[in-house]
Amino acid sequence: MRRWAAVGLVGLSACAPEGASSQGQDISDLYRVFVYVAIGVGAIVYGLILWSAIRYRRRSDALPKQTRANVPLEIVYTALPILIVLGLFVLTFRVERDVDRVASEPALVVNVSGFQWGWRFEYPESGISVVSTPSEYPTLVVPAGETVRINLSSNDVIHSFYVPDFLFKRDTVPGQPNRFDLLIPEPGRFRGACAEFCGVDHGEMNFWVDALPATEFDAWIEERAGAS
Ligand SMILES: [Cu+2]
Repeated sequence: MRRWAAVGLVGLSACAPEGASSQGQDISDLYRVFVYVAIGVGAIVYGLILWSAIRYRRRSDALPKQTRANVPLEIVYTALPILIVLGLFVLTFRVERDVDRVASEPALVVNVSGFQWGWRFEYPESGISVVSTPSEYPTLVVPAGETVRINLSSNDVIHSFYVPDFLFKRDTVPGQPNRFDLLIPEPGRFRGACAEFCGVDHGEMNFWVDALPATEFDAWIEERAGAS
């Protein structure tokens, strides 16, 4: 029985998407805790409903024993949900604090700006600039396994930098620069999009994130810096 319960839990947790960045991993771990707690609460609630429906079903016309308040029980079922919510709140607060934490010395800084309707990725240290073109989605190239600072800005309307695999999005707000750190442990290519409806060609605001091994990233920087 216990083994089947474990198999069920593992199966359900497989439904939780894995974050491809270390920040996204924190989010998916948190999500998993919520799923487990929800399963526990659901099992207790549905179990009690079923049990009382069967155990206390009508079997004769006689009235069952009439009772009044059960104070200890009421205290338990009031305190328990409050404790669960408080626990989830504290956990969420800590994870969000970690996800929003920025390193004092990131390995790379990229200034990302959203505009109607595309993205501009600027690498201030090497002078590289990657911009959307009407025929091609731009690629944000970063080193895998290193902390990358993303500075977000917009000069027109609100856009939102969203990479589903990172389980993370953040708005680019005119006049309100935003920033976050990104650490992608393994090399990979990830699809990104604008997640804030920003006008007629909002749907064209796609981009790619390429996390390259350090040597390939250095080669890319050298090649692009040499070309511009
Ligand atoms: Cu947009």
